Amino acid sequence: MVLQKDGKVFLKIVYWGMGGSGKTTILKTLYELTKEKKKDIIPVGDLQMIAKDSGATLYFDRGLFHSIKEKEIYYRIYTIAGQKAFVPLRRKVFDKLEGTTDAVIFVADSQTMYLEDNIESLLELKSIANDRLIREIPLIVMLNKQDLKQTIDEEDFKLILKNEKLWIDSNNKLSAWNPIIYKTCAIFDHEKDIYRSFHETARRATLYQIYGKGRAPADHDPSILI
Ligand SMILES: Nc1nc2c(ncn2[C@@H]2O[C@H](COP(=O)(O)OP(=O)(O)OP(=O)(O)O)[C@@H](O)[C@H]2O)c(=O)[nH]1
Ligand SMILES: [Mg+2]
Repeated sequence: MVLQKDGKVFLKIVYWGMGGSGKTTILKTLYELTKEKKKDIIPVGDLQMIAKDSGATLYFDRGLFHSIKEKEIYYRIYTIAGQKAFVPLRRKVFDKLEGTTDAVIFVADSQTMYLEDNIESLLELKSIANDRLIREIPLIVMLNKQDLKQTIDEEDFKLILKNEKLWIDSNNKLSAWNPIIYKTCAIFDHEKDIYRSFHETARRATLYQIYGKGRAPADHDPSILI
């Protein structure tokens, strides 16, 4: 549900994924990349982080960003706490804090040894989202930590999505909204596709709201520029 206040539209975007996959690092890098005002969004104020001494997120991180081209649009960006014990907190961040979620970026730790943990996190997301992923809530995937050795690639993850029915058949019009799978690195100095993956998610969130009234727009070409 999009939050509207004083002619402003607030879209809520959530970075979801297993503990340690890089969500907090991604948000910090996104902040650094956008604060110089050379991108289509700029941060409003500082990031808010609630973390343990270890750096693991304890509740959530949050940042507010403003679209430079679409002046009325703001993005409230959250990362969830991925450690296993925090299920109730994640549910709350997804469903309750400042409205429900308008788009999700699933952040996988690409190292092959974490495959099962990534799948577990995806299943939890699927259950909390109640079959709304892709059809009502745009889904984008980041295979993060691609700078490390022994990582999974797009085809591996596409199979997982297909197994979990998070991939729409190519003869269905809505298949144009299937998740894009980005291979990313979140570390600022070696950053790869951090802004690009966010931008695509924000674009889809806006299209779902403007043309689809909260659903994947069936009659619009997803490559439409906004
Ligand atoms: N090599 C490498 N390390 C990364 C990358 N992204 C994050 N890290 C490291 O992975 C560790 C965990 O990163 P976080 O950003 O705290 O992970 P998180 O997903 O927020 O974890 P939770 O808050 O527990 O859910 C940190 O030491 C990061 O520096 C990456 O792309 N490559
Ligand atoms: Mg975190």
